[in-house]
Amino acid sequence: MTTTGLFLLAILALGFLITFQIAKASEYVSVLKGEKKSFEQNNRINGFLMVVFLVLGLIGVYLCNEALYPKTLMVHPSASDHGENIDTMLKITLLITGIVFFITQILLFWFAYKYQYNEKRKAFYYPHNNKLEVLWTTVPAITLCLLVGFGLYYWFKITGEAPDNAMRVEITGRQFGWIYRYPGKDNTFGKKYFRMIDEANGNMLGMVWKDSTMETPNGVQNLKADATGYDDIIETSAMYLVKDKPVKLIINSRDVIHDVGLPHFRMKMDAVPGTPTTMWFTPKYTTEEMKKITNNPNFEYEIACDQMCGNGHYSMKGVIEVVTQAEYNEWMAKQKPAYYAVFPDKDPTATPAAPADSTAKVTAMVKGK
Ligand SMILES: [Cu+2]
Repeated sequence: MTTTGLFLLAILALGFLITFQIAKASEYVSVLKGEKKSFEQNNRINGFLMVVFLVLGLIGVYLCNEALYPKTLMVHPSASDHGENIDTMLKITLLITGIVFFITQILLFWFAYKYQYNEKRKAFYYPHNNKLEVLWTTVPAITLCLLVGFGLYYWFKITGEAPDNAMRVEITGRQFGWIYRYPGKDNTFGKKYFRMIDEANGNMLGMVWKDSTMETPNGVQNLKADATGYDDIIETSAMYLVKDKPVKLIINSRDVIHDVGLPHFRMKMDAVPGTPTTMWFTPKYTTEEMKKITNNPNFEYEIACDQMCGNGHYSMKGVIEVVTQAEYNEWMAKQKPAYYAVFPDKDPTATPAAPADSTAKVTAMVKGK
């Protein structure tokens, strides 16, 4: 523990001791002075402390905001179009709840002080008012309906159909990392089957690359190889997206529930084993542009797993590179379909003399992870 920590602890302990001693002393005083007088005095002190608590509390709210706001993501603009909608909703919600918070809290503590017990004053009996009841029921109800309505409208937009020109990327969570898949030249994702997952031989998604027969609890199953998967690109180092081009993420999980959390885009969606989920958005700034916006030369778009998924959860960080279309094309041209890494003899660009060494295959496949 640091010296400051010890110091703070000492102050807290002292504060506790002092409060305890004062409470004890006031008990003796009340015995000496008589019950009634001490009750009146306690009443005044408590009323005064209510106002002190209100003022100190509001100062605390202000100081916390000053200290912590720069650390939030709200300082920089959202990096996606949908994220801007989310930001607007958050600001409207904070504004409305903030106004209500200040009015109710100030009244609460101020009234506790102002209307403290007074011998000369008698409470005004006011049991019921229909108009007031209707007012304080309908106003919050309408406000909440509006907020929820906006939320639903954006939710359906984000999870709905992506535009026709959207690119599609599949992202699969596993303990503990992310696997990205692009559909390749034919723009079609090849079939996969979880029983085909064979990490040691480079098939980390279970692509149905060859005819297979396997025993399952439901009997023998025959799988036919799916040629549309031969050109699929599988990556683990980073997901490449294009600025201003909508992207539809098809989200999967290989084991437990993960969550694709994209804080800079203000988006997130659960990755559920066996049930693909989707969301789409349009990146607004390239990674390079974000470095300037955030004034951080090391800026990276992060994929953070937003679901506690096991003991390596903290390390489940993925990276998104947002680039221009030209840079994307250049990157894509360098990618080799994952199929060729497992079946090098099928690779038309490979040198025929290269021996099919199984260790080399696996090393090539798991590069970067
Ligand atoms: Cu996870």
